[in-house]
This record gives sequence, structure tokens and C-alpha cells, in this order.
Amino acid sequence: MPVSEKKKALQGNDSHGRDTVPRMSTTEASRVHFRTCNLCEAMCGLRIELKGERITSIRGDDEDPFSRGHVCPKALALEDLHEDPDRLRHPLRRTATGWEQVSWNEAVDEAARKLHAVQEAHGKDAVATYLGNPNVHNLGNMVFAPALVKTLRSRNRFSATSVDQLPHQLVSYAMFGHQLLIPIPDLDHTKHLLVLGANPLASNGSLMTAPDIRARLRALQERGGKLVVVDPRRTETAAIADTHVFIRPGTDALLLLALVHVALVEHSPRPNHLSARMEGLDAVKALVRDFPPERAARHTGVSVEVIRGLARDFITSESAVCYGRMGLSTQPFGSLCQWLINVLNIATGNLDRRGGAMFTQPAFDIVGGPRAMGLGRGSLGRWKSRVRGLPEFGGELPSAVMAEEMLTPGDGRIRALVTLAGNPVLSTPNGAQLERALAGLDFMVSLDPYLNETTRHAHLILPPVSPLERGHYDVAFHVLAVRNTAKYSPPLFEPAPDAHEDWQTTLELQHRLENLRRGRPSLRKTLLHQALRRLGPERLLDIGLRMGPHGAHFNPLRQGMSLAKLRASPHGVDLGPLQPCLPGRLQTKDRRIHLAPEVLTADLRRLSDTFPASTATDVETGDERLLLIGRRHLRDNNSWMHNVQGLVKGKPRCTLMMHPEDAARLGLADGMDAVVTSRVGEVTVPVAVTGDIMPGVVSLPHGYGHRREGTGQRIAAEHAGISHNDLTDELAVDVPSGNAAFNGTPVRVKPAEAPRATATPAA
Ligand SMILES: Nc1nc2c(c(=O)[nH]1)N[C@H]1C(S)=C(S)[C@@H](COP(=O)(O)OP(=O)(O)OC[C@H]3O[C@@H](n4cnc5c(=O)[nH]c(N)nc54)[C@H](O)[C@@H]3O)O[C@H]1N2
Ligand SMILES: Nc1nc2c(c(=O)[nH]1)N[C@H]1C(S)=C(S)[C@@H](COP(=O)(O)OP(=O)(O)OC[C@H]3O[C@@H](n4cnc5c(=O)[nH]c(N)nc54)[C@H](O)[C@@H]3O)O[C@H]1N2
Ligand code: SF4
Ligand SMILES: [Mo]
Repeated sequence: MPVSEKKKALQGNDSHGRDTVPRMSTTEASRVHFRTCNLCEAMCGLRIELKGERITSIRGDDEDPFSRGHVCPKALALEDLHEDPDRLRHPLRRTATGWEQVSWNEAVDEAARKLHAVQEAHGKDAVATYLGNPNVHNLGNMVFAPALVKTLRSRNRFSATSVDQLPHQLVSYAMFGHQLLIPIPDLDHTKHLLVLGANPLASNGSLMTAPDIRARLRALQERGGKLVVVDPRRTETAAIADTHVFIRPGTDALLLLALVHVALVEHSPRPNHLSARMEGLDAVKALVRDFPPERAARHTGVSVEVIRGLARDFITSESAVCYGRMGLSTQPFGSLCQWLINVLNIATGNLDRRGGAMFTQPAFDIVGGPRAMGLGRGSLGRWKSRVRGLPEFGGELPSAVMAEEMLTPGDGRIRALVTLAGNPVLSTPNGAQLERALAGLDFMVSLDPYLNETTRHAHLILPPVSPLERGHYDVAFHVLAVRNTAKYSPPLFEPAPDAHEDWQTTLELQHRLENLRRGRPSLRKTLLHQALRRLGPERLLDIGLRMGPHGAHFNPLRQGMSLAKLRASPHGVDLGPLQPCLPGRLQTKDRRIHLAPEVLTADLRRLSDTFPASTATDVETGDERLLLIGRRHLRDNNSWMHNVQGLVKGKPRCTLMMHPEDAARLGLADGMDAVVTSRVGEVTVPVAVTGDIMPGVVSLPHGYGHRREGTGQRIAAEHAGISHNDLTDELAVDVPSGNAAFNGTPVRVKPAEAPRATATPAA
């Protein structure tokens, strides 16, 4: 791995004047520590060498059975995050004259009292919670955070789920009976992978944990398989594909309907062991009759011949799997897209079959295991958001309504907020509106290691330990992986004195809230609280592992999974490739697969209204607006890793990608600043002219916009960029789920100033 060289390049290259040259004494003992990288979904095994307490190298762990030595450049950032002088190490309280350090006891006590007071005065729903993405990469938070949320008993629960994978969860709930029974591409065995709206070469895979995705895709091609990518941009993944097809943003549902049309109407569904378990196949067949390839071609920008070619290749392949991620879930028809992907896989006989779309059987089983261990099957529409009436899913409301619920007066208005590992000002649609809303809250507390665009609005910030100071097990990503494996990583470093893990903070906060609510401490609750504090996430993990499908249970004579077993296997344990496991693993009450759930089929009407059968969407019509989509870069990680010098150095990445024809028409050239305007906002950003994007489409990364006043990330501020979500529209949602529709935002673009006479428009 080239990481140790990269590391050398980083040394002494620190704009903070930090002393980055290792001070090693030759007498200090060397040691090696193995762990899983917690930064993205790929679960790479790391081999960390230390001299005394200093890290001397971070490399890929060649002996990790799953990642086999692979890492990406972000792995090194674990050390930077640990050492970052901007990372908060003590609770902070906002005062009229600035931030002051407070004790943990005082901070948690104040947080509990203020949250309680808001609920006493205005009702339970007046306190909202927002849980961000890093919770899912954090063992303690996976195990303990739900209890705090539950204790608050508010209907105003939000999380990054509804700006991300909510359509997958809704569709799995409706079709398979559990929100996390999500089909995963059997990447290592398939002969045909059709990817829509995902760029795993940059993201390292999502809802498809597959370390070293490049090698796995190369292996697919080497065994004679085919990789096909459908994306409005020729991405890093599209560049290595056998076929890349441009598609007009937001029209994938029509393309998928056409593929299902060919599979069901022009061919017959391929039977397999699940045929007798299908509910609604005839209904689907009837519905897709109205959506032939000719209709899709009128709106998608993909020709009838290409659509038929895609269908033929998929249907005739020995095994095939269709997979779609962010580009499909965060668009106006996200739920339809994820539903149709499953229908296509099922109609072609590729569900629960080697080389198709399969299900994991993880050691810690939050799907099939005891209810207490999981998230629950899911639920839909048990309540609606107060202002816009968007539906609850799985106990949460869509994050797209968070700001309006704070800004709109009346009973049930949100007046206080708890954020846990989230930065919604940069990551939810119309972030600037949310920012105004946060400024008006009565009280806000953030559990977060950084003073950033969101937490600067908090009254209290409660920081966690660094990722290297806690134990790690991927409760979520083992459920979403292309192979069954299990791995536990112990903490590398002792937590700094006076440092708290998030779970310790949430548990303490929960306990104090319970006492305040009762007016006096309850003996039962106090004992339970003490027991949980002693057990901690590791003991609960052990119980889950023992009771899981590979578990040792509590029988000392039985071989099987336990925390002790994982501790004795520091590189991780391989549990083999995905295996067919339906109908046994189905979670629907009738043990059948529901192919035509009403919540999804009903949304076809909206699709038809948007894309009529008889007319065509012409990208060139009088509307000169362009469609804005998102992108990710290997060295970014959402909004929170721009304070790592090694990751932000080099050419600025926050640019507006634009096709040469559009640039020429608009008087823009590479490197010129453009003003981009949407319904909700305006930003100025340099243009990157490239033939890799479809005409009529522009692309911006998200997670930038670090120039806000009063933040405390010095390196990020020097690489500020602008926030994509100052342009995205909180009213644009996928209707069945309420998921944010980031992709396909209509924008107008013009040069920031009249182009200089010398500026040549791009050819
Ligand atoms: N336009 C657009 N917007 C998007 C996306 C997009 O593609 N386009 N992507 C969406 C997606 S997929 C996601 S997942 C969301 C992410 O949305 P968020 O989760 O809201 O944002 P992050 O940038 O991941 O911010 C994570 C926060 O957690 C903090 N943090 C990191 N580790 C820990 C920890 O261990 N404990 C605690 N307490 N805090 C921690 C960081 O400092 C940061 O403040 O963004 C979404 N927003
Ligand atoms: N380096 C890095 N890795 C990450 C992250 C990160 O920020 N940086 N974030 C992590 C997180 S939280 C997540 S959820 C995953 C996301 O993982 P991915 O979904 O693989 O990541 P994206 O790069 O957002 O890919 C979305 C693709 O959809 C395309 N697209 C946009 N609109 C449309 C459309 O309408 N139709 C079609 N067909 N395509 C469209 C975009 O051009 C883009 O290539 O990545 C994870 N990994
Ligand atoms: S690919 Fe993801 S898990 Fe692997 S080293 Fe990079 S950030 Fe960590
Ligand atoms: Mo995400």
C-alpha cells in the first residue's frame, strides 16, 4: 500500500504549525494494532504501527479476509482526526462573549434541565432530534442512541436516513417486511452488474460494503462479466465500465419500467425457488404495459435501441443484478426507482440467487434477531409532519421538514434540538433556511467533536472521544456487505482523561431526563442505568453475537461467535459468501414477497403526470435551466473531513462541472466564476468545463461551504467552497417517503461578471 509514503509526504506539511515530525525515542517499544476503518462503508482492515504512543504508519491489513490489504487515502486521516488541535476535548457552553469550557456534570445537567423545561412548557414534540451519518459507524451510538431518542417521546425525530437511503428502507419494508432486509449485489459472483446513480469508485460502495471495489469490479470483467453504468456524468466508475449510458436526471424510473416491461411483457418472468412466494406479479405486469421503451426514450435521453440492448443483456445473462444508490434514492422518484430495481431483479430470476441480489446473514443480526437488538421492521405514516403533512417512517419524519417545523408558529412547533453526529446545515436541503431556524431556537445541544456550521448554533457542545479511543464493530455494515464477515476492533488508545464516549453522554442525559420527568429518582431506573453503564456496548455486542445465526449462545461447549472469539481474531472472521436464505429470512407476516405494494404502485400516477406518454421532455426546450446533480470525491467524506490537510490539498474540488456546449452558450470558460441560482438560493463557484457531463446537466459536490462565521475548523475554512445545499430545495421530495430529492434541482447559471474580452468560451 502506498499509504506509508503518502504519510511521509504529509509530515512537516502542516499549515497549523503543528509539529508533525515524529519524536521517537529509540527506547520506545514498537507495537502493531489491527482495526477496521470506520470512515466509510467499506470496512477496510487497518494495520497501525506505533512506537510508544505515536503512530508511525497506517497501512492496509493484508490479513483481513475481507479487505485483503486495501485502504484509501482517508485511512490516514484517522491519525489526523485524533491529533487535530481543532477537535473539541471538553464540553463548551456558548455565552454572550464566546465559548467557555464547562464540566461534564454541569453540561449534561444543564442540557437535561433545558430540554425538560422546553417539553414542560410546550409539549414533547417541541424537542427535536437529528442523528447524522457517523452514528452508523459508531458501535456505542448504534446500541445506545435510540434509547435517548425514545426517552424524549417526540414525534419530531430526524436523521440522515431521509437525505439518503430512506427509499431503500421503505421498499424493503413494503416488499420483504423489514426496513433493513435490503438486497445486496452478489458482486463477487455476478456476471452482469447494472449500476444506476452510484459511483463506488469514489464512494467505495454504499449499501454494498465491498472493500477494494476496483479489484472486485476488475474481477467481474476478468471472469467475462459486464459492468454497465447509467449516470448523467461519466464518473470514475463509468470510465472503467463496459458500457456507460447518459441519462437525464430524475427519469430513471421510466428506464427501469421499460426494462421490467421487456422482462415481463415481451419475455416471461424467469421462475426460481421463490415463484410460489410472489404476491402481485400479475398486477406489476399489467402496470408496466403502459411503459414500453418508446415512452422511456422520450424523456430519459436514452434511445429505444440502447434501452432494448440494456434489457437484452440483463435478461440473457447467466446471472445479473441491478443496483442503484444516491443518484436514484435522492431524486423525485426515489422510492419508485428502488422498487423497480427489486422488481427487475425478481422478474429475471435474480433475487436470492448466486450472482444476483442476495441477503446477508450477519453475526450480529439486527434483522432476524431478537426484536430488542434491532431497529424494528419499520412503519409508515403513523403520524404526519405538522406543517406539510409528510409521513413518518420508522419513527422518523423527513429532514426536509425540519426547518419549517421550527419556523412555523403554532402548537407543536420545534423549540429545541439535540444533534448527534450530524451537520444538517450543510447536509439537508435548503441548509440556509435551517440555519435561520436554528438561530431562533430556545435551546440546542450538539454531541459533536467540532465547532462547525451546525454546532455553532448550539448552546452546549458535548464532544466524544476520537475514533481511535473507542472499540468498534460495524453493526450496520455487516448487514449490507457483499460477504458475511465479522470483526471487532478494541480501542487503540486510552481515552484522554475527562473524555466521554457518545454513548456515555447519551445514557447519562437519558437518565437525568427520566429523573426530571418523574420529579425524583426511580430506584428501578437507577439500577438499570448503572447496569447498562457497566455493561457498555461491548457486553451488549457479545450478547448479540452469541444469540445471532453464527452464535455460540451461552453454551461453553459450543463453538461459535462471541466477542471473545472476535478478540482472538484481530484480522476478522470470514463467514463465507452470501447464501440463498429466502423464504426463511423473509419478515412479511404472510412470508410472501409483495411485488406491488399500494404505496409504490400509487406513485406511478405522479410519474405519468410528470412524464406524459404522448409528449417528450426536450432538454433543449425554451427552459434554459440546467439540472443540478451531486458528486463525491475519494478524498471527501460528507461535510466533516475537510479539516484534514492531507485530504484537502491540491486543486480545489468544489467546482461546477459543465458541458462545453452549455459553457459556450452561457459565456463561461473553465476556471471562471459562475453565479448559480435556484428557487431557494444563489452561490458563486468556479466552473470546470468537461465533456464528461451530459449537456443540460451541472454537478457540484456537497459538504463544502465552510466560510460561515464563528466555526472552529481552520483548515476547512481555507478550503471553504460553497454549500450545494444552499441551492437544493426542501420542497423537492420523493413523495412516498419524503426523502430529499437533491438530484435534478433546476438552476440558472451565468458568468459572475461580464467575461473579459480575452476569455475564450470553451470549444
Ligand atoms: N446535496 C447533497 N446533500 C447531501 C448528500 C448529497 O449527496 N448531496 N448526501 C447525503 C448523505 S448520503 C448523508 S449520509 C448526509 C450526511 O449528513 P450528516 O450526517 O448530517 O453530515 P456529516 O457531514 O456526515 O456530518 C457528521 C457530523 O458528525 C460529527 N462526527 C463525526 N464523527 C462523530 C462521532 O463519532 N461522534 C459524534 N458525536 N459526532 C461525530 C462531525 O463533526 C459532523 O459534524 O448528507 C446528505 N446530504
Ligand atoms: N469518498 C467518499 N466516500 C463516501 C462518502 C463521501 O462523502 N466521500 N459518503 C458516503 C455516504 S454517506 C454515502 S450515502 C455513499 C454514497 O455512495 P454513492 O451513491 O456511490 O455516491 P455518489 O457519488 O453520490 O453517487 C451518486 C451518483 O449518482 C449520479 N446521479 C445523480 N443524479 C442522477 C440521476 O438522476 N440518475 C442517475 N442514474 N444517476 C444520477 C451522480 O452523477 C453520481 O455519480 O458514499 C459514502 N462514501
Ligand atoms: S475505503 Fe473507506 S473504510 Fe476503506 S480506508 Fe477508505 S475510508 Fe476507510
Ligand atoms: Mo449517506
